[in-house]
Amino acid sequence: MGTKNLSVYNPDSVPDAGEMRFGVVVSDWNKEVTWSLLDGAVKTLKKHGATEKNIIVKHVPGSFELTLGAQFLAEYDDLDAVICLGCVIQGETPHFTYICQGVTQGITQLNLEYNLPFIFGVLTTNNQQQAADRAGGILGNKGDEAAVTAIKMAALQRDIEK
Ligand code: DLZ
Repeated sequence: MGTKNLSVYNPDSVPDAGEMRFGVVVSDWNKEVTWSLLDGAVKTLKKHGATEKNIIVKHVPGSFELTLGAQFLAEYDDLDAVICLGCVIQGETPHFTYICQGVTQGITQLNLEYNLPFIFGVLTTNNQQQAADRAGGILGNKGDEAAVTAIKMAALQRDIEK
């Protein structure tokens, strides 16, 4: 089985996001990749009804800072979900592993502590090409996938809380 295209999904399975408010925190490290993720996420949120004023975008320096940036958004705004976008590319040192562990555990912790969806839109790749392939390239855009996940999780919470 081939690698899944991140932008292929059934649009009918995605709830209407017209009444939802989203935070998007994006890492500027590897920005040629992460800004494409941002573009994909914002376009997909809008495609499903989210309005410009209900999409709050904030930038952080690197993926390690995504956790705190996402927490700031959750603390200072009333959001239905926070999408975290980043790209960590394997280098010559173990730095990759530590950043990936930090951001993965950080975002997991936020989900549970805030009882709010924090979406993991972070590419963790062996090289630049794998990242480009998943940021609007031949394997679609992880930003699209993250946006769809955010809408679905926000809708799930609304549905259960009623
Ligand atoms: C330092 C660093 C390195 C080497 N590589 C990446 C990377 O591939 N992707 C990424 O998002 N950030 C990287 N960083 C920066 C760290 O995330 C963080 O910003 C710094 O360690 C400062 O805390």
